[in-house]
Amino acid sequence: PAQALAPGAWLFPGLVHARAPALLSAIGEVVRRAPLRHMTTPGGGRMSVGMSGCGARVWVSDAAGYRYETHDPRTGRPWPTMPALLRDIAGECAQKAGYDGFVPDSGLINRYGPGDRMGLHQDRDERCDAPIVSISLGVSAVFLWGGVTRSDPVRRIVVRNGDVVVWGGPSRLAWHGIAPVPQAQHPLCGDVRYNLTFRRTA
Ligand code: MD5
Ligand code: FE
Repeated sequence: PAQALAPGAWLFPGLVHARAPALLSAIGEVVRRAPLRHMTTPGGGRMSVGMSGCGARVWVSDAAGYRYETHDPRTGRPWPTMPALLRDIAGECAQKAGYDGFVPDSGLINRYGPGDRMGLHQDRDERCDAPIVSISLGVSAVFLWGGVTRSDPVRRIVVRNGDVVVWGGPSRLAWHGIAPVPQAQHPLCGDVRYNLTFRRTA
């Protein structure tokens, strides 16, 4: 059963649970060609989350700022093509939330080890108001969800292996983050949490 988190935002507990092994092998295929790396923030920090991605454009961060790039700055090659399995599952998840015809052009892979976190931020580098589909795999984490204003109270939502969240409409620009991932074990992922986010960037 879907849980409405806010207007336009839906949590589907366990929606892709049965397909977690297939999703993880698709991740393996992508990171073999575009290795996970720790990006640098414009302020000079190093992100604790390991990142890679696939599709026409992937989000990158370095001293020059945040943006979408068609090529992997680490290898100089175009990002790996998005595996059909990922594209199809993302479209299916968006449809369940009432967003028909969602075809992502970007699949970001975030890898969290024990203690890794993502501070509160908004996703506003996409030149498009399409929804974002987010899939959690492996170790459970606490998703921090503020409102559309920085000072709004922050809700804590546990996201587990196979959970899907679709963010659209008025929720698309909400402040959000991930609390430090606990030291824990998951049978498929060891001590790691993966998050896949599917977007339309242009
Ligand atoms: C994660 N990733 O678990 C999260 C899940 C990122 C990021 O935040 O930018 O890579 S995506 C959650 C999300 C996306 C867009 C809007 C909202 C949440 N929201 O309005 O709360 O690694
Ligand atoms: Fe985000």
